[in-house]
Amino acid sequence: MRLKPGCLLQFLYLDKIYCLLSVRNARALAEYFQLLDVHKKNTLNDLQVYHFLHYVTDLTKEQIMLVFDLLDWNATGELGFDEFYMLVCILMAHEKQNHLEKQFIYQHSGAVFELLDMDGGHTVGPREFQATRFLFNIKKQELEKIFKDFDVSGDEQLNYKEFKMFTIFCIERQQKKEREKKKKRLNAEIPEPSGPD
Ligand SMILES: [Ca+2]
Ligand SMILES: [Ca+2]
Repeated sequence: MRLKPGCLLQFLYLDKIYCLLSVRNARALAEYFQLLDVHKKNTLNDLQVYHFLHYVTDLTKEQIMLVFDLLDWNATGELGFDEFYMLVCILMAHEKQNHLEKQFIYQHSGAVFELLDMDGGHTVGPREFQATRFLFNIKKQELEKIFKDFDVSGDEQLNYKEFKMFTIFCIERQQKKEREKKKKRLNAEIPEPSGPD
């Protein structure tokens, strides 16, 4: 999934640690929400969310409808600003230059777990993960490994504890990658020692 260039979301800034918007940006988003809310109900229906997501992302219609259903967990047929805000933060975490999907999952593990648990059974199974992995840029091969490594109880489902372990692992792996990148950069900056003097 990608954001389309030039859309409003590309001008907002997502905090790299907490994966939330600044107060000023959240206020701008609230005004944007009000503009979309043409019926003045403080909610957006599926059609409004469809047009919004179609305009700012390259998600397919099926993906958009799935995202809407995931966020509309109490099946009212409408999303409030809280859900819209979460949706925007997920979209922004996904941006290439941000690359914060895993950080988002880690920081908001409870909300993400509820989002992925499509049937409300308090566990996330391979089918649920597979259907939603585009939201957090989780690759197919990665998925199999997640279940192999973190389904400690062996029931082919991740409960919240197992899911939380997965999020911690993701963050540690990312931090390790960043440390290695930094080391490489530093090594490149240090000039090669010249011959014996
Ligand atoms: Ca489930
Ligand atoms: Ca399990």
